[in-house]
Amino acid sequence: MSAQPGPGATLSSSDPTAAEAFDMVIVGAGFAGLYMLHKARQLGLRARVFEAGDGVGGTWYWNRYPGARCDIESMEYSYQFSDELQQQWHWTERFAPQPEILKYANHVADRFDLRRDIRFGTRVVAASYDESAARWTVRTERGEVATGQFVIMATGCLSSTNMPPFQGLGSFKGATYHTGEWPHEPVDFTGQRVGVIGTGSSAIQSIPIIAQQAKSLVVFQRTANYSVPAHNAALDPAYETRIKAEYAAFRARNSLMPAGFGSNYPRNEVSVFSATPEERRQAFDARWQRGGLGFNGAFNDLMIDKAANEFAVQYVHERIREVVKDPAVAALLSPKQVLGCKRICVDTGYYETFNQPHVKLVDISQGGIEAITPAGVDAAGQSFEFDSIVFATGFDAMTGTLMKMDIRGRNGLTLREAWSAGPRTYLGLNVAGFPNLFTISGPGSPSVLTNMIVSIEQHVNWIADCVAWLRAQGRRSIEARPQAQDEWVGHVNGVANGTLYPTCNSWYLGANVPGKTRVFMPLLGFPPYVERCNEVVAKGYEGFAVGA
Ligand code: N01
Repeated sequence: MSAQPGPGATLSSSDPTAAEAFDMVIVGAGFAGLYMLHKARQLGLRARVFEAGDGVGGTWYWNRYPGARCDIESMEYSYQFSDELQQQWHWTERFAPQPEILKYANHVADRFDLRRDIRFGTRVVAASYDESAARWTVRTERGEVATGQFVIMATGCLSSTNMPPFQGLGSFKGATYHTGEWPHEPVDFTGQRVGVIGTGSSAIQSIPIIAQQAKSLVVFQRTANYSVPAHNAALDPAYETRIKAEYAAFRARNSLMPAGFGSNYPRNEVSVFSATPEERRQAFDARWQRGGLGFNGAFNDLMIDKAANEFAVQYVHERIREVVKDPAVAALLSPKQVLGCKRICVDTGYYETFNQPHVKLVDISQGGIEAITPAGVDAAGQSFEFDSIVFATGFDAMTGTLMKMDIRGRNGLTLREAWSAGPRTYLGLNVAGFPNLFTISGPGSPSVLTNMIVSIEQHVNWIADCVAWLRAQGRRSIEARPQAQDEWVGHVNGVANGTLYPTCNSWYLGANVPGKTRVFMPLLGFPPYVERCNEVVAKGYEGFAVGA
């Protein structure tokens, strides 16, 4: 394999717009981009990573809001490709906080000497395919140009923040923050009047901490969300030792779980209807006391039958009423939608926060935010004055970052055109008309419905094997066949439609971004997905057209 600049390469460093040639250009230096670079090097490929941020870590680089923490347990939310790495790294808490995950990403970058092939502070704005050369040309905001036989979009699923076009946005005289683009220097709300817009995971993690600092806090809630206590704690050393003694087997068991994690607390394969009221209570209590995302695995039909789900809904409503002293506030905090159709949140002291006299919940489910004003926020027929406003309004998930780039495949087809009616991929890995361009954890793959690092590693391994195969066969391109892609999109929707997931306005559907096409983007079920990916390979890359 080529380890030298290919045709069109220039050795001149004086002209930043002259194209530099690579085998593989990788966009993003989060967990996907870092591992892709490592694998590319193992294949002997000349690879370049472009990263918009000034450091590695992707979502964990940007999301530095107070309380940011992973909701997958730390012994599971880490790479498994290097046993030395997983043995030597020590997590301090059951659920790792953002600074520790960022430290881990930096450790990986140093340990595998990855930085020398990463251009930081460099946002990719365009990528276009030249069919005659079977190569991509990638352009950055700074005017740099790189070519590559392969382009890997390691751009993350939650990397484009969603800032709704509120009337008067920009007129506010105080400080504004978005949870997904938090400043690097500490933000201190001590003595301030703070408003938080949004009640998703980011808000639910940050609100208890902001409330500790602020003089007053107003939370604007459009939709109440389900949150399960984290019961976070220092990582139990005995548990760590036990896992490390059989890490590979633990990872293997997790890979057979529907979401690629949680083999220690698998779904209870019993229908809620077959349980007595006492058994139901015990099952929900056990999950609630354990804490974390495993809650909706208390029974096997919670996500497929609305009447079954209602038992879980009522259970959580009861827990909220137990904690929140004002019955009217408890009622407002009690979600109405199916439990789990929006991603469940995991919190530390969220509901308790609303018992504090300086914290106020404002229901904006009817009129929304009326305006951002120079003094604060107009909503629910009132004017609120703030020193700071925190926008916890989420992301243009899964497609936002890809759609912002000008990506042009064969015959100038743009990704925006190809996805005008919603994202269409084959296996979430490739798009018909865009040869040799791979998406890591793209729409149509299990991605956000799994432990992301597990999905990332599976995708990177698949892509690396595919590239090695193409080169070994002397083939220069690979591209999804339209029919295979159509069938795949139908499959992804069919699986989702057999569940309750598409029943509410979630970001899985793109429903949180005004004007975005509503399509259920991730695929449910990690193990059958992996099986299908392996089968495609075993059948000679079935569903792909391989160029000579
Ligand atoms: O974003 P969200 P997030 N007017 O989209 C509201 C991951 N994550 O950043 O529900 C008023 O969930 C919106 O209201 P509604 C995790 O996968 C993980 O919190 O659309 N409000 C909602 O309340 C998570 O699911 C971790 O009615 C508006 C909120 O803003 C994903 O990231 C931690 C509005 C956005 O909630 C996204 O979470 C954090 C408007 N115009 C995040 N527009 C962990 O690992 C939106 N909202 C623990």
